[in-house]
Amino acid sequence: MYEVKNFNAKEAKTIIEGKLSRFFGVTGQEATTDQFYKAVVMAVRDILLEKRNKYHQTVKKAKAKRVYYLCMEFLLGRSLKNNVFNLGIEKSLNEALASFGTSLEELYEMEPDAGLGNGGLGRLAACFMDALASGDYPAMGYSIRYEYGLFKQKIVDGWQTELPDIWLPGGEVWLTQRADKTFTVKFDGHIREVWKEGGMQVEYFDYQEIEAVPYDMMISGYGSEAVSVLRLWTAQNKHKFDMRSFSQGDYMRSMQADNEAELISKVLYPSDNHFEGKSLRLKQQYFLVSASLQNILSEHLHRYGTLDTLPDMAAIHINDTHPALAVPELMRILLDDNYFEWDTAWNITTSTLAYTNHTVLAEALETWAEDLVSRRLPRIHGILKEINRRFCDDLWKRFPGDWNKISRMSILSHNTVRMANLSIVGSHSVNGVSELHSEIIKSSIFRDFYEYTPEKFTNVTNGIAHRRWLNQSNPELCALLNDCIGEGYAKDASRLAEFAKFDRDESVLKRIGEIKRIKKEQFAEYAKKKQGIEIDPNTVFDVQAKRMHEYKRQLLNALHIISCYNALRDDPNLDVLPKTYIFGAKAAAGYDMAKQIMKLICFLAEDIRRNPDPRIREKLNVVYMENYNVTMSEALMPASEISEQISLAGKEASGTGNMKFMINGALTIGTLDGANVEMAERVGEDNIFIFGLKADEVDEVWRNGYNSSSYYNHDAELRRIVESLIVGFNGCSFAEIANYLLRKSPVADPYMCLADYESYTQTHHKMSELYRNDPTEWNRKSLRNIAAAGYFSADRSVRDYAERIWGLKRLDK
Ligand code: 26Q
Repeated sequence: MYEVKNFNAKEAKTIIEGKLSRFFGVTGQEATTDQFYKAVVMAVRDILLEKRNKYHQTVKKAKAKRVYYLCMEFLLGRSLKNNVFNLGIEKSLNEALASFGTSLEELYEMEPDAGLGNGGLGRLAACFMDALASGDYPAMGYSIRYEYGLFKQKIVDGWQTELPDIWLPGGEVWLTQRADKTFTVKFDGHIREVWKEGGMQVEYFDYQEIEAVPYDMMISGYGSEAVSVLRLWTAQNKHKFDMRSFSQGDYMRSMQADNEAELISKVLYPSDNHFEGKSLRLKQQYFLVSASLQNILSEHLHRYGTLDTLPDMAAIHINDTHPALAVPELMRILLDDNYFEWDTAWNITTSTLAYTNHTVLAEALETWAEDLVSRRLPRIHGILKEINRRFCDDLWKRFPGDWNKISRMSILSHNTVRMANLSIVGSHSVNGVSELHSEIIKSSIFRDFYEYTPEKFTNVTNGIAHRRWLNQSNPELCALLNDCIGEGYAKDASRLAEFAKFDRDESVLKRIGEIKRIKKEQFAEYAKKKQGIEIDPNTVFDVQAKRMHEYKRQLLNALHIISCYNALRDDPNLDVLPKTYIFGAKAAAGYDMAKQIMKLICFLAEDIRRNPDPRIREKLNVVYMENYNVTMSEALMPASEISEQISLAGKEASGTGNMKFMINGALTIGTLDGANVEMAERVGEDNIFIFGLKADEVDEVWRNGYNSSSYYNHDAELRRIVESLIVGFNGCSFAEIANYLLRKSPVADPYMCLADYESYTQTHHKMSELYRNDPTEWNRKSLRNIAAAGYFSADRSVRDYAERIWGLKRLDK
C-alpha cells in the first residue's frame, strides 16, 4: 500500500505556507479561507501526482491491461474530503490548519460540487473511478469539461427555474491542463473515394477542425497504490483568432467561429432517461469519443508499436449508448489512419469495446436522424452504413427471409441510427445494472440480440463508493462499527456482514438509534441554514431523493401524504406517528409533468405549514429541499429513517440511492424493482418493506388494459385524495394531476400510481406501527440493513467488470 511520506503536521504547514506565498502572495496569517482551500488542494494535488507517477511506472513495467471508461457524465460532487480520506492525511492536515486557526471541515465548505452529471448514471461513473483506484486497477475515465454542470435549481412559487451552475472558479484547482495531449476532432465537410496505390481510399475534405484540450483530475484509491485519472476535454477553435480574417476586418466572423467551437463543451444536457436529438448533443458525443479514442490509440501505438494488440491491453467501456460512436470511430482510426483491413479492424473493435445499458424506457433510447449524422459526421456515416450492410448480410444468412427480425435488429432504419443496436453489435459484452434489469433487457428490448448472441449478455449489479457514503458521510456510525467489527470494512465492505452478530446486543441497538438522532439533528440544522426551514428531529424522516420523473412516482408518495393530511384535518387529535416527508429532486428543464408534480408537493407542503392547527403541523411536515446535489445527499442519507424506492416495477434499471440509504441504516419501502430485489434477497424480507405489483404483473395489467377508475371506484380513500387534488392546496387546484391519474385517453397514467396505492399505504401503516411499538426491533432491522449493504459496494461492482468483462488483473504488489 502506498503511504504518503514525510507528511506530518509540520511538513504540511510548510507546504501550505509555500503555496499561499507563491500563488497568492499572502502569509498564513493573512490568507482567506478560500485561499487556504486552494493551497490545500494544491498540496493534495502534488501528493496525488507523485502517487500517480509511481503507479504509472508500475503499470508500465507490468505491461498491464488498462480500462478506459467513456461517459458523458461524471457526477463527482466534492473531491477534497474524499482524497484526504483515501490518502490518509487527515490528521496531519488538520493539525497544520489548526495552527492557522482553520480546519478541514471549514475548507470542505469552500469547494463547489462538480455537477458534471444528471443523476444515477453520472454518479455511478464517479463511484467507479474511486473503486477502480482502490482495487488497484489501471483506469482512466473520459468525459467533457462542461463549463456549466447541471443547472442550479431555484424553486419560485413551487415552480422550478434553472440557473447556470458556475463551478469552475473553485473547481478548477483540481484540474491540470495537458496541452501536450491535444487532439483534433473533425466535423462537417464531404467525402470522396479515390483510387490510390494501395487501393481505394477515402478522402475527407472541407471539414471543420475543433481542438480537444484535456484537463486531468486525479482520484486516489484507498489503501492502494493506484490513482484514477479522469480526463475532461475542452473544445476550442483550432484556428483561433484567425489573423487573416482579422486583418480583413472580419473580426466578428473569427469570434463567431471561436464561440461555435467552444459551445461544444459549454453545458451539460440536463435531461435524464429521456432522449433529445439535438445537433449540439451529437457533436458533444462525437467530440468525447473521437478525442478519447485518438488519445487511447496513439498511446497504445507509442507503447507497443502496433494496434493489433489493442484488445489485450485496453478495455474501452461505452457507458450507455451516449458514447456509442466509439464503434465507428475506432473503425475509422484503424481503417483510414492505420490502413487495417475491414475484418481485422472489426475484430479489434468488437474485442475491445463493451457496453452497459442503463434504462428500458422507450423514450430514453437514442435514435439519431441519419441525415444529421451524415451532415455532421460524413465519414462516420459511411462506416455505419458498411457496418450495417455486413451485419444485415449475416442476419440474412442466419434468419433467411425473416424480414421483420432483420428490420428490428438493423442499426440503420427509417432514416435513423439506433445507438443501442450499434452498441450491441460493436461490443463483445452487453450488461444490465441489476439482476432484474439484465433479465428484462434479454426478454424485451434486446430479445432479438439475446437470441442471436446470448454469450454477449451478462449482469453487473451497480454499487456505491461506500467510503464516501458511509465512512466520510457518517463518522458517527463508523465509530460504532469500528467498536464492534474493527475498521476493515473500509477496505473490504463484505466485512460489514460481521455487524449482524450484534443484532441482539441492546446497547448496540440503542446506539444505532442515538446516532440516527444525531444525524437528524445535523440535517435539521443544515436545512435551517440552507433554506431557513424548520424540521423537528423528533419526527420520523421519510425521504425520497432522486431525479423527478413520472416512473419514479414521487406522485404516489404525494398521494399518500395527502391522505394523511386529510385524516388529520378530519381529526387533529388523531394519534399518529409524527413524520417529516423530505423530497429532493431536480426535473429536466423541459419536463412539464415533472414540474407539475414538484409544484404539487411544494404547495401541499406550504398548505400544511400554513394550517392554523398546531396539532396537525406537529404530526405532519413536508419539506422540499432546493437544489438537491451530491453534497446535500451526503448530509441527507445518514439522517434518513425511511427510504422511498417506489418506482413502477420493471422501470428503474437499478437505483443506487437505495444502496446509500441502506448502508446508513434507513429501512426501505419499495417495489420489487431494480436493485431493490437484490437488497431484499440479502437483507431478508423481514427487514425491508416491499409492496406493489411485480414486474411481470405490471406487464400483465398493462396488457389487459390498465383501468385506473376501477381502483378509484373501489377505494373511498383514493376518491377523497382525488377530490383534494381538485380542490387544491394553498389556493391552487391540481385538477390536471387528478385527470392524469384517472384518464383513459389519449393515454392512461403509464406508471399506474393507483394500481399500487392500496398496498403502498398499508405498508406505510405497518412501518409506522413498528416504529411506534417496537423501536428496538426497528433499530435491529436498521442494523441488519447496514450489515447486508456490503455487497453493494462499487468495489465489488468493478471487480465483477474487471474479471468478467474487461479481463483486467489487479496490480497490488
Ligand atoms: C441522452 C440523449 C440526449 C440527452 C440526454 C441523454 C441522457 C442523459 C442522461 C439519457 C440518460 C441519462 C441518464 C440516465 C441514468 O441516470 N440512468 C440511471 O442509471 C443508474 C446507474 O446505472 C441506474 O441506477 C438508474 O436506475 C438509471 O435510471
